[in-house]
Order: sequence, then structure tokens, then C-alpha cells
Amino acid sequence: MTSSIDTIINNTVDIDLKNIAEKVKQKIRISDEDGLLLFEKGSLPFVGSLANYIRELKHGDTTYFNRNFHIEPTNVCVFSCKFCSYSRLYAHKEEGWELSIDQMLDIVKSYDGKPITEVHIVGGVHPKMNMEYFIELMQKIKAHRPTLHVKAFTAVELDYMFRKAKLSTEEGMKRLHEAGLDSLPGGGAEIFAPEIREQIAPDKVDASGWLRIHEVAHNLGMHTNATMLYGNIEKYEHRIDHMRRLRELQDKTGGFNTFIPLKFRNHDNEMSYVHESTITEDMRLYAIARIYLDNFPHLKAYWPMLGRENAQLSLAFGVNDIDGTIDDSTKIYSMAGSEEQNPKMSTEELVTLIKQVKRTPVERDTLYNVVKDYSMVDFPKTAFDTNLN
Ligand code: V47
Ligand code: SF4
Repeated sequence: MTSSIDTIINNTVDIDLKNIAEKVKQKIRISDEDGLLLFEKGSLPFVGSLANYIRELKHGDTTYFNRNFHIEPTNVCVFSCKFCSYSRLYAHKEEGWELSIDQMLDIVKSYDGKPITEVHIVGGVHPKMNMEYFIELMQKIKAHRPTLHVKAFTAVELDYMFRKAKLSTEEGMKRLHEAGLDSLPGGGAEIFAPEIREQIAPDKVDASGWLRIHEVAHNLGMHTNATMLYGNIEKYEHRIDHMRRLRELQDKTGGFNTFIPLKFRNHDNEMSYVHESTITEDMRLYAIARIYLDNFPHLKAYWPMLGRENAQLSLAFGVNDIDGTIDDSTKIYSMAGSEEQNPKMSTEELVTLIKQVKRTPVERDTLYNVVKDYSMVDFPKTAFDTNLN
């Protein structure tokens, strides 16, 4: 019997693309040139079927989600990234929000008795919210709910915090980790290539600083995620450059869990003149990321950014995780123009979304330990469900 990878190889006429498919079959890592070629010449069905082959080898039909909520301590930010619709400068702080430790703790307490496994804490870089403030926050969250996994702070927030506290990255990370920080989210990576980064995020931590912070976290045994902001002014070569740097660090530490491409949304920011990428380009990017990043275990489509039906579609293009319940607790993407203005999905909705495309829904914790396999669980049909059946 011919396997799916042999069918792809046999049906591919272009010799370069055929060679890439052969490499995938032989489990040979593709080169940067191959990656670029996929962006330039790879049709959606070609890259999609290769990515799906890899996804099924790694995870079968398993598709992960989690039960989580976000806390955004502030949207006041000393930086002014051109793509950001969310932040307000300190000079205009009355237009933004600043949460006290008690307010954030009240948010955590509002989930008492609910089966949430993760809180995701990120926000703007506020000049008055310093290391001590966040250490106290971590300690109080853990004192209240020790088993809640705290995934918090982008490398941008951490870089600013450590520099202000005059601490080395190692010392700063150790202190936060001891206070209760469990892992790092992937934000702040944007695009590493300096010629693009200088145009869209000129004043915050650069590529080597971002990578170093994640490396230090990995060396302490923490896991982290990695993102890439795409569909902005970068070119294909910059996407490959970005993923190459991540792949190299992952070879060294093995500390990354998930790669999360973040589609540029153009509402109400200084780059609103840039058109958003098409769904075809989005799906091609997921697929190429799955093929290129052979050492990343997981590929996530963050549904509040992409929209729930596009996240569902991405499960055919290499994606095996769609993030969580969110509970309408983040504003980053609603302010940037996402269709999901109040991002919130129940477990039933997430499970249904995944089952509708014949995948197996599995609830995970942040570190991808299985919390519950929903393959045998049938929920009563909802309006959302019957609309699509
Ligand atoms: O770093 C901001 C991005 C990131 C826009 O690790 C924008 O599990 C597109 O990193 N268009 C923060 N993107 C969000 C983030 C994240 C989200 C979900 C899960 C995880 C995880 C991490 O949001 C920022 C920036 O790259 N961003 N504005 C915009 N207009
Ligand atoms: Fe600040 Fe982050 Fe927005 Fe940049 S992307 S302006 S660092 S909140």
C-alpha cells in the first residue's frame, strides 16, 4: 500500500519540492533554502499535506486545549511598537488601566472552585510596576492557589524588570521562579531580523536579548513558548531567519513547548495601512512552520487572534493546539480588530470545535500533561453544534 507521504512525493512534479517531500519522509531536517522555497513555491495543498503528515506522526489526531484565563496588569507601556493597538504611553496613562495586586488577586479568587489550570499574565511595560511588585503578586497567587500554573511575562517585560532592578538575567529569573513563576509565554519575539524589528519595535529588547532570556529560563528547568508576529512588513526570508534562531536555541536547550505564529491585526494602530494576510497565507505559514520547526513538539493556533473557525481549519495544516477557554480576559486582539471581541469558549465549545473536524480533543495542562481525553465524551447538542452539522 502506498503511504500518504509516498502519494505526496509521487504527485509532485517540481524537483525541488519533491526533494523536500523526500527529506520529510526520511526525517531529514529541511534547510533554510528549502524553507524559503516552500514559501515561494509551495502550494497550500502541498505544504498542508506535508505538515499534516508530520502532525499525525507526532500527535495522531490529538488536539490540545486548556482551561485558562489571562490577567493583563496594565496596558500602560514605556515602549511604542508600531503594530500595537493596545498600549497607552505613561503620559496618557489615564486612558489605560493599572491593576493593583489586590485587584489581580481578586481575579484569581473569582476562579475558586473552577477547574482552571493556568493563568497567563502579560501586559504593557509599566515604569512603576517593578520586580518587587511582581514577586509579591507571584507569591500571593501561589499562597492562594498553589497548583495554579503561572505562565507570565514576555521577555520584553522581564528585560525591563531585570535592568531596572540591576539584576542579571539569571538572578532575576531565579527570584521570580522561586516566587512562583512557572513558565514564560512566547510574546515579545515579533520578528528577530534587526532590519524589520528596528522599524516595528525599535526600542525594546532585541533578538539576542529575547533568546537569552528564554535560554536562561530553560537552564533553570522552566518551559517557554515562542511566537512570531507575521503578515506585517517582513519578507519570507525574515520568517525563516526568525524560525532558524528558534530552532537553533531549541537544539541547545529543548526548553520550548510551543510555537505560536501571531497574525498581524491592523485595527487602530500605526501600521493600519498594512493589509492583513489572507487565510491562505495564514494556513501556508502554519504548515511551513510545522515542516521547518522539526524540534518543536507543538504548534498552536491562538483562536482569539485568528478566529475560532480559522483555528479549526488550521488543524488540517499542522496545528495540534488551539489554546484555551480564555473567559474574555484579554484585550490585546479585540483592540487590534479580531472578530473575537469577547474571547471566551466553554469546554463544550472547544471540544465540539475540535470534534467537528474529526480530531481528538484532549485537555492539557500548560506542560502538555493530559488532564482529560474527551474523545468518548458527548455533550448535548448546542446551537453552535447543530449549525454546522
Ligand atoms: O508580543 C500585539 C502580539 C503578543 C498585535 O505563549 C499583536 O501561550 C498581532 O505573545 N497584531 C502578545 N499581534 C501575545 C502573546 C501570546 C498570545 C497567546 C498565547 C501565548 C502563549 C502568547 O501579541 C505581543 C505581540 O507579538 N501583538 N499587537 C497586533 N496588532
Ligand atoms: Fe508595549 Fe508590548 Fe504593545 Fe510593544 S507590543 S507597545 S511592548 S504592550
